[in-house]
Amino acid sequence: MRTQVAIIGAGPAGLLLAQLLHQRGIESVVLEARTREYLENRVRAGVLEHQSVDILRAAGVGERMMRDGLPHEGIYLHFNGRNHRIDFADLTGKSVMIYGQQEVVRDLIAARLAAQQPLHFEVEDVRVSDFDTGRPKVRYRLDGQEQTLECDFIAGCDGFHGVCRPSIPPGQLTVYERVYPFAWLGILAEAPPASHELIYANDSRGFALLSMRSPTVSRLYLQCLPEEDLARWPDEHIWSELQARLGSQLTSGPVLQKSVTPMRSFVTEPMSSGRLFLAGDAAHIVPPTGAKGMNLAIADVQILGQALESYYRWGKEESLQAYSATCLQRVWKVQRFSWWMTALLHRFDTDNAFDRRRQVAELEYLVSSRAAAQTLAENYVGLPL
Ligand code: FAS
Ligand code: PHB
Repeated sequence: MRTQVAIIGAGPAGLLLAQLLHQRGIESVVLEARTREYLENRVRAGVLEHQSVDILRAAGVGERMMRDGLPHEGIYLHFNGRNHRIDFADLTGKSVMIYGQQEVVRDLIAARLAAQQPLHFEVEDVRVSDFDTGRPKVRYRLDGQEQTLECDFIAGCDGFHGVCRPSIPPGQLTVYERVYPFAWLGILAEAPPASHELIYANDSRGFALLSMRSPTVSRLYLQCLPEEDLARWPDEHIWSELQARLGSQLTSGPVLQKSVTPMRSFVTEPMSSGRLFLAGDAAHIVPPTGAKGMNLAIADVQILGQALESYYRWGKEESLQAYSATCLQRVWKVQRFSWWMTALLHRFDTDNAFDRRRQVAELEYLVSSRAAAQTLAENYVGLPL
């Protein structure tokens, strides 16, 4: 078989790239290891930057998001027993959208299938090769049958644990990584959110975050040990710990999903090798404190889609050659912000009394200085692409 662009992975990066290419008349085939049902129910990110909203709408998949999504014009920082609002609209004139990642994925899968474009689920044993030539190949098994897909380019959108990044000769890559000494225990609960906007809490017991998916579904997180045993966290213990850290009167309810997410900062340089281009979590990981993971994936494929259009429409390769540098320029600024939000709000066992007072002083500065609040706000709503 042959196509123009082989896309490995049907997460936000892979599916949005496929949609952007389809809109530009560029053929692609999407190969995904998991089932459709798994993808459409995998609860992950929840915040879309204003330009991610614009990109999804321009891609023709924004209708349900604009109907069901929750526009938010600010967040709260909770410390020393009080909530302090950071007003995005006042500070930046922009807002963010609360809309679950699984809903974005659901919308993109629906668009792919409606356009009757190739999207294969439950693909096995994907191997990418020859991307240092003009005729890259993808081999895989589908329904037990060995397949070979010849293409012009391969988009490695297969996430942190995918096969594309490891297929690049190690000597070509430089990896930058920081693993944090804690994780997030996250729950999705049938319970009305106690706040109309997100609350990020720095408490002596640890970090907590109140988020939501709808007026009746809450999404909440609390800082826990990196290898936390969920068996040690019955629902009532989770609710009482969240209550203690957030200082809000939470309404508890049935927990629909519970998981532990490890925290790391990770960047691969460069984000390409020959005709293989990495996008999203395949190339970088941010701690979710800044709500940037999915937004970075969207930004990467917006850039890659434009570069591929420039190649196929005008025969120009400059944008493809500049893809990695173009993405990384913004990726590192987002890495910095995500690291800074994480350092600001979490308890580090290595911190002493000075560090803890310094942390609170930074929070007090943020909520008392317009200039300081503006730096948080402009990063949170999204730096320009
Ligand atoms: P994804 O990982 O979403 O998608 C990669 C896809 O490739 C997957 O569907 C996978 O099945 C597939 N794949 C992998 N190997 C393959 C192979 N060999 N062959 C074929 N397919 C293969 N971000 C936030 O902003 N806020 C959050 O709260 C948040 N929570 C998270 C919780 C967890 C547990 C994880 C892992 C991530 C979380 N993230 C969060 C980050 C997350 O949203 C990612 O940034 C986002 O999914 C990135 O999208 P993709 O790059 O498409 O990668
Ligand atoms: C979420 O709603 O899942 C969410 C919101 C903000 C974050 C991380 C996750 O920083």
